Amino acid sequence: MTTKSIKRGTKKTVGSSSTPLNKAELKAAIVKHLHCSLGTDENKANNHAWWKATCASVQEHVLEGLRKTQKSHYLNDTRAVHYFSAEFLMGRLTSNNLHNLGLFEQTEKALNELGVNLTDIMEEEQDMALGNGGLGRLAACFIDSLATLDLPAVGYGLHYEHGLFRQEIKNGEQIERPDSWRDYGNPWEICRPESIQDIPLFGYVETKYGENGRVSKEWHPGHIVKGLPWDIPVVGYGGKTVNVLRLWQSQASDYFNWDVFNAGGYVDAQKENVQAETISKVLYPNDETEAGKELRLIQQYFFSACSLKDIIRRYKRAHGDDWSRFSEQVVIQLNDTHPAVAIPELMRILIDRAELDWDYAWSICSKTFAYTNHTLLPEALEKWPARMFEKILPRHLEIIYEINHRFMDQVEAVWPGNNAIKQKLSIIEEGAEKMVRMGNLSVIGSFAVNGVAEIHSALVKKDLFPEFNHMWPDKLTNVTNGITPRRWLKACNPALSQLIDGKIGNDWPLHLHKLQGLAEFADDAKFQKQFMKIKHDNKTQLAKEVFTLTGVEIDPNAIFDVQIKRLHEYKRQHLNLLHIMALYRRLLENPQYDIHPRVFLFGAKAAPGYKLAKDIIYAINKVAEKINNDPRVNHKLKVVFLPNYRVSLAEKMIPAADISEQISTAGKEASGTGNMKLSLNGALTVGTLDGANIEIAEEVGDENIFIFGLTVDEVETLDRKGYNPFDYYDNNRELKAVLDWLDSDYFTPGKPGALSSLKRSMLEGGDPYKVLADFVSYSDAQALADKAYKDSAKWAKMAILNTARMGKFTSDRSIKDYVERIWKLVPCEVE
Ligand code: CR6
Repeated sequence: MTTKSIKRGTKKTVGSSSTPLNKAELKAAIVKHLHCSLGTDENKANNHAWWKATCASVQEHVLEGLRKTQKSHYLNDTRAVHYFSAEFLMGRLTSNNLHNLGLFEQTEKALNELGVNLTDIMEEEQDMALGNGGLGRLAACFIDSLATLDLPAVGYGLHYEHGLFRQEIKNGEQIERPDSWRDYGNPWEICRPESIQDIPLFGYVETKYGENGRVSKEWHPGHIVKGLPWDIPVVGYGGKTVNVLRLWQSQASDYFNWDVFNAGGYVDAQKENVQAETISKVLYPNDETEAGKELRLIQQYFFSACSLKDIIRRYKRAHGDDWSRFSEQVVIQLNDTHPAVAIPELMRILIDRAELDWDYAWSICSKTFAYTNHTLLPEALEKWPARMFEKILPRHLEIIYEINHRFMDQVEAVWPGNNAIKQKLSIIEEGAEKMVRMGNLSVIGSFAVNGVAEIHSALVKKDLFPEFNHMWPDKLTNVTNGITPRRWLKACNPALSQLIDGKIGNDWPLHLHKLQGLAEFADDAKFQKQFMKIKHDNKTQLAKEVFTLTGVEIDPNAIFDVQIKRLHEYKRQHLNLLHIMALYRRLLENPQYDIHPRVFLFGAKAAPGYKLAKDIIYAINKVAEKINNDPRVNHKLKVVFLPNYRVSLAEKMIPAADISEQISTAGKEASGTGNMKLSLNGALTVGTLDGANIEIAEEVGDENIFIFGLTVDEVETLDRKGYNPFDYYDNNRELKAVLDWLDSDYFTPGKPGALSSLKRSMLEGGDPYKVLADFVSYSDAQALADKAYKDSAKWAKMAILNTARMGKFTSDRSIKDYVERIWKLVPCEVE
């Protein structure tokens, strides 16, 4: 694909955009919706009704933008990216939409005059938690940037009825409760029954011999399910381009239940309904682990197939049966391997339906897909039993065998007679049970493969796919992750945003490198004071929230030390915990022990089946209980585990953080994105040289970050040498004492051993994530952070420089990298 062949998309524009709503119009619209959409009035309406009426008023405006955008894209026949992702962790949409439309302040005033507080009513919105963590939130930031940069794009995913579970903490333990984000309807989504798709599943394949000698295949599916699209408008900053996130809901199709119904089997027919509707029922709650469940493969196929049909329908409207321009118009980004089954699905459509020959079909297909890898952890690399694949998608398995067969010929040409390499690169893993490797399929079927931070991409080339990299040296590349500064600074930290506006102007949300302009005030005592006053106010605000949620009182004058992310051993929340216990012990041994008071705040969900992760949550809560209630600590230490960590809670915690914990074992965190959000809001990172931390350190400078621990190379060396955690346990008095403490009943009165599983994992278990090896270095880095905080001018300067130097990490930059390195898109302005 050359840039030349891409049609420029800036020629034709549609109409003029509707004038932004003014305060009076907003007031009128809100009241109208209270009356006419919600059937209530100003005197009766509760916060929920006010919130819905506000959304409905704004949505009118959004939909106008959507219509114009779609018309522009259609008229200009634009090339578009289609971001296929099983997860979109959108969070709340109201504040973001208002900010992106430039309507936030107007709306706030309009509501004020109606006697309503915008901040309060926005609390009515349930998070749209259709994702597990970083990967899903990245997708949400990316579609924000795509719209902001006026790029033609569609997000495609699943309309889960239940998003990630709601976490409750009972007696220190995580309890999972169903999430019901749409219980009372979602004012931002639009149902599109006119674009329903039929999706086949199961059944068998028939080989057909045509008169002309052509052998063809016909898939006779056993079931058809319907895919019903829900559109969520994605408003770019500035409000011009409004793209769409299209999420598919599964429904029973008439295809298989009418007969039963007519025969009087009403109840049985409903059973089939239930089965079909299960597909989009619930998000799998595993982050970084593949589930291997039949339903998950069906989910993946369901949304990939719906989305492809949708794309092809749109393409055909412009190009009829001429497939020659397909890969010029359509690029599909696979967000991890979850939608990789789209590759054989497109082949199936091209060969079985459009009757193209294999080579032509493959030439189209392999210019259409690009794949992002998000992890090196082996447990996350998806594999499906071939037998399961065959049962659900018999024709696709045949196609995969064919892709593989032809690919093996290529391998043979590069490494003649080398069976070991063939085995390694094959899409099919031979063994007791034949497996389909989705990673290999994704690399083979894509024209570009990227990792998500420099170090991660380097490791993808060196350790994960070295042979593929040898075969196609230009295929593997890097695009470092990013975050949208609209949500993660402008909307979540209004006071800081205003301070920044006053100093450097207000276009930084679009040009984040302009934050650099703050650096010249880093030494300015007045600016330092203003900056730290805002931090303090944000901490006061969070302290109130913490009290409401947990009953624990925390002091905004303490250091707020924050670790917020999924609970995973590789992220090492237990390293943080061991250090907290060490501090506690030091305080008990020496009440004069000189540390600045510190509050350790955690937010983390554990996958429901991940026992040790749940044990770590329990341990954090038990240690917290003890420390928070021990008068000898003299308020120097508090530990808080905030339940149900989610996007909307992150938006409250991040602006209030002083320290950002990014302490994964080097080589394990592909990128991280929370690290960027925290630093952008003026928190200093205590972190390892892992993922994007490395690039953050490069940007902020070594003197403005607390780096500790083994490097990737040192981890490798240690592994080669043979790592023995007992070497550290036996030789460090403090570490030993802290670990042994876990065996006692000190934190769990009457229940000795309740925390022992943690200790076991770090000793007999071999400490796979090298917690013990990094403990001393971590503790030293924390001591340095403590010392730095005591010098308030120094700390303020460091915090300001963190904010000032985060320009690189805007997701706009990531998207521009994708456009330049992979997608070759042209913006299409919507007037
Ligand atoms: N868990 C990585 O672990 C990265 C995001 C987004 C992750 C994390 O470091 O920032 O993706 N990987 O690229 C997967 O989900 C497989 C994540 O969120």
